Amino acid sequence: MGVDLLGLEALDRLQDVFNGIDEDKSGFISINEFTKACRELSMTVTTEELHDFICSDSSGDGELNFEEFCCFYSTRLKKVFDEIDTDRSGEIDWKELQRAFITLGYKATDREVRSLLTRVDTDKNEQIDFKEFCNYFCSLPSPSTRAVLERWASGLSIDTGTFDALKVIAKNDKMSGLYRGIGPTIASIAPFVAIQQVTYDLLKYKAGNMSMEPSVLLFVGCGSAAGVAAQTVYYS
Ligand SMILES: [Ca+2]
Ligand SMILES: [Ca+2]
Ligand SMILES: [Ca+2]
Repeated sequence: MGVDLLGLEALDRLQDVFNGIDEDKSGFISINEFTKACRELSMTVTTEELHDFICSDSSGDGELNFEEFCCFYSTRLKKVFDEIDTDRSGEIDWKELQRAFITLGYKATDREVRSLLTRVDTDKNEQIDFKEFCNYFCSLPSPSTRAVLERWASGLSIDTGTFDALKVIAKNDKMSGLYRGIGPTIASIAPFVAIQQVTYDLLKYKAGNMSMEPSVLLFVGCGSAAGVAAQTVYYS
């Protein structure tokens, strides 16, 4: 499995993700750089993701070049896609998406899930094929089912060139610090999407502290509020 599974648009996005993870700009991603990038974005790396990372290192030098990273990424995306596409039709419908949310412990009504599907369904046939899926989710350092579904529900804009900014903010401030940091200073170093992401993380963290029931609606709410906050900060 490799690069041919990903379209040109997805490859373009992936190059930015790769550059963001490759901290020392060596042109290769080490396992340390990979786990660090995930940690900095509050993503837990599973044993399966590490296994896929190591298996994608076809040259065996312990690091991934861009081509190997694409292989890793398409393997991960395909696994997540197949996990959601339970009838193996090659497309994800709203019922499969709803089941995936419920399996992970999130409440999701028919209406909410139908509406989420339209975010990714660019050709509007009410099904998500693998290409639509790749184009939308090539932005996480490592796609896992939980990370993909959460991003899907939050509706965060996916843009290129934000990865480094996100890392800078995450490194400089922990959760409470992130909130203080949302202001003109942050606005000057971070693109709109980064501010949105950080606000989203903060809101989600607060909702967790208040023991709010996990649901798709909660993510949608956090995502929308983050969008409003980012607009206020960025354009003020
Ligand atoms: Ca490197
Ligand atoms: Ca299906
Ligand atoms: Ca479609």
